[in-house]
Amino acid sequence: MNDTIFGKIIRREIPADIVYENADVLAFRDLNPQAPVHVLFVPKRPLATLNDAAPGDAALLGKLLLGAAEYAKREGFAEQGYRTVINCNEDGGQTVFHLHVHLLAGRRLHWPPG
Ligand code: IU
Repeated sequence: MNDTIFGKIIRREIPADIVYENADVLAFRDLNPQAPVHVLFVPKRPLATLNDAAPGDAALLGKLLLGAAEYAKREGFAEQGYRTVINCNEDGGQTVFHLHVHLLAGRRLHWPPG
């Protein structure tokens, strides 16, 4: 896949407000937050979209969600609630083609999303 701005953040070539990291996952605050908490969980090994995930990526996909839940518990909003979202391709609203999980929290979220 082509490199993206998220690859540059992972390699520390450009700054970001990094809030969580483990061996496989990096998370940083979204520059255009849609909620009081809006953090992006990205795999250090890039996949462009969810469509590019193979069976061998199952553990990596799980680590993204587990990272989001761990962060929510650590920051104290897990019980109040939050939302995780993966946008895929044009109609899904994806704009950065390095797979990422949005974590949104800190306000009552609407359903269905727009
Ligand atoms: P999307 O699901 O691909 O649309 O999400 C991309 C997100 O990346 C979006 O919420 C942007 O605000 C965010 N973002 C960012 O945080 N920093 C950047 O430099 C760029 C996009 I480009």
